[in-house]
Amino acid sequence: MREAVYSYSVYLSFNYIKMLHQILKAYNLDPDIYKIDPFGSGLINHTWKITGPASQYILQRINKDVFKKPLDIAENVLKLETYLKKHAPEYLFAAPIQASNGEYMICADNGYFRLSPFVSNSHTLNFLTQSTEAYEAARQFGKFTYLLNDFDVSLLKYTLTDFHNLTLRINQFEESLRKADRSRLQQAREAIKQVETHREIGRIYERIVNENSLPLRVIHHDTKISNVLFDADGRGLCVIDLDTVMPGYFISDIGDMMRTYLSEASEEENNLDKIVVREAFFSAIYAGYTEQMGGVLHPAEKELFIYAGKFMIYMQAIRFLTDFLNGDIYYPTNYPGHNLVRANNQFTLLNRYIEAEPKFKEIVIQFEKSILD
Ligand code: GN1
Ligand code: MG
Repeated sequence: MREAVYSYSVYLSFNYIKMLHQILKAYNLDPDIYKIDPFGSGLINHTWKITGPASQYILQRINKDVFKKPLDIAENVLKLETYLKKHAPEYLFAAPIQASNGEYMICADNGYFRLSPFVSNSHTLNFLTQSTEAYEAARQFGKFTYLLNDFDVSLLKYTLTDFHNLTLRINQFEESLRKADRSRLQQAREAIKQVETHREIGRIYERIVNENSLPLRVIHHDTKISNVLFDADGRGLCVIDLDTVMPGYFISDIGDMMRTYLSEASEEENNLDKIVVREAFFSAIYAGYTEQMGGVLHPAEKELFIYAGKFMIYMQAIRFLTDFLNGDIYYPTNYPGHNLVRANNQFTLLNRYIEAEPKFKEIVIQFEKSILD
């Protein structure tokens, strides 16, 4: 998979707003009475909230440079919706709406747009302040995979091939080392050393794949906190942003929660002292996820629960570093060296995570004991 170019400038142009108006019309919504506001903070797709007098929607632009076959996303989501309607009709599934031409996506501006209802009285969070939020989110991601436990995962398309293939990410990093200019190599030397220091994480992943030790499940692959809807009382309602829902290993979802919930400082933080692992949030992720998935997780999966965090943090560090060495062609950057800051941030998080591992092991043992008691 090649990492692709994207620019944020679209936000500003008048023509772009005009084009968004055309899209609203394709859904029979009058642009004169609906307000369009940017929503959320994803790096790859763009999201807007559409507010009218009686109804609200979420409009999303799927980045076609990244998702080569956006229609596969629509196909996957439709299959999941059909299954859930039958087997878990009470589950809130924020499915996209059909446009007046019958399609679930509208192609425009080198992207694909889709509209879903905005779930009323719901909200999303951009960062976590309490461990209960981590618990609720982990419960929702666990519930999603649990409800789809008997769905035939081979029916789903891979919307991004090799998305969480760590071996491939390491190979892409090695290729970027060969091609990078001297100045970037020089600036990144500490981060490059870190890739080497933690090679074992890659070897464990290779073993998992070669030995086929983990089942393929319906995995979300983007479990950051802004992809969970909460109600007014702070209870999780459902998960959203289903573009990367495809067959995968549970370590992807658990790992990305560890990566994005444990530290109060986000991946954007330049002051590395602020990256602190919050053990109570680890406990909350464990409790919330296993509350739903505990009964169906295989022993081999349970054993990899703590590894999951290392897997995802290491992979994200490598992806940011590779992009820096490639000249910033995938992730949008706001200043020179931005991707290197993100990579160093993630390597720091990885080291802090590894320091906390004995504590995590203790938490898991205590938790499992308390269930038996
Ligand atoms: C991208 O666009 P966003 O923020 O949902 C990326 C994720 C990374 C994340 C890092 C398709 O997700 O894999 O974890 O940035 N998504 C894609 O912030 O590459
Ligand atoms: Mg996403």
